Amino acid sequence: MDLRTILGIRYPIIQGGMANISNGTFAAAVSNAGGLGIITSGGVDAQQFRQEIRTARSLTDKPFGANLMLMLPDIDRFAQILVEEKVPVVTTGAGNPSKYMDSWKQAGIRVFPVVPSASLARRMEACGADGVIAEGTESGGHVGELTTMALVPQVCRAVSIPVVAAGGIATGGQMLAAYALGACGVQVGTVLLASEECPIHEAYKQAILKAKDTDTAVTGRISGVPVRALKNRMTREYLRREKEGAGREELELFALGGLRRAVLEGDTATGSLMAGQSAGLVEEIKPVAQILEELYGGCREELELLRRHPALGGTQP
Ligand code: TUI
Repeated sequence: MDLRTILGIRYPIIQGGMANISNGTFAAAVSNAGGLGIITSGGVDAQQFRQEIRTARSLTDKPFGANLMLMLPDIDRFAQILVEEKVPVVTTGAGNPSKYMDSWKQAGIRVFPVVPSASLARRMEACGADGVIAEGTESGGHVGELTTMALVPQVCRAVSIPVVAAGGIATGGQMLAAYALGACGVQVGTVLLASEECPIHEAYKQAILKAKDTDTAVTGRISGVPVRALKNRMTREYLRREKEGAGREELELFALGGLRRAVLEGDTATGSLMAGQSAGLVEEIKPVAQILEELYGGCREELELLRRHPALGGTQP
């Protein structure tokens, strides 16, 4: 199963739907560079969402998609807009999209739900998903519990539709590892935050470049909505209050607007700088086209190196 053929794209790489970040212009940039650009539904109202879809369509003749964040209040409206605007591909996150599946399939939309477990993957296959994105807890934003390494092969064993690996992936070697686990492509977010085209504040990009391997934390593991972001005053204070037994409502109020503060104002102290554990691998701001080419090219190079690895039966030159 070749994700490039299934989706009509040059590289088997899907952009993560990043709330408050991936607008139509950015998604079009990713699609024009050969990946599958994804427009977010997080942080926009229904009318803006429709406009972003139209913007993407005006900026690229390549396939693109949109992500439906299933915790949104006005979710039915967003789901219908995907049909009305005939978005070619839909990814979903933070819930179970089965009630929308029939209407999306009828509209000819390809559907790739994000799943944090093999059981949800199985349910998605049963209700007609074209593939699933198995997203490990290494990823940025809202996360599940299992690591990419453990989740992807178990999802692959559970379903026979295509599986895309996500969570913590930022290099060609990791992309190759995803193939070794049974995936047919990858979804990446954090590595694309550090692109020239990404519409986040410069200070947010610099914080990603500065981050090392242990610089992310997950807030909300106790209270209900686990979110991974770069460690800062916001995550420390959130975790302190959470440990002291603060309720979900109080914490949500505290975190409210944190992502917007990071994205728009570059507030690195009290903003929520959502990022995955791969932030420590991201060292430079580059054009999207170069990031995708290095991921895919790197993956193929690493495969050649492995072929020659003496421990795997090869003979090193
Ligand atoms: O959705 C994401 N990542 C996100 S959403 C987001 S916006 C946000 N901001 C603040 C608080 C919360 C969200 C930022 N990042 N990734 C996909 C994902 N889906 N991760 C985990 C899941 C998931 C979890 C449970 C998917 C399905 C699920 O199923 C529950 C069920 O109903 O079975």
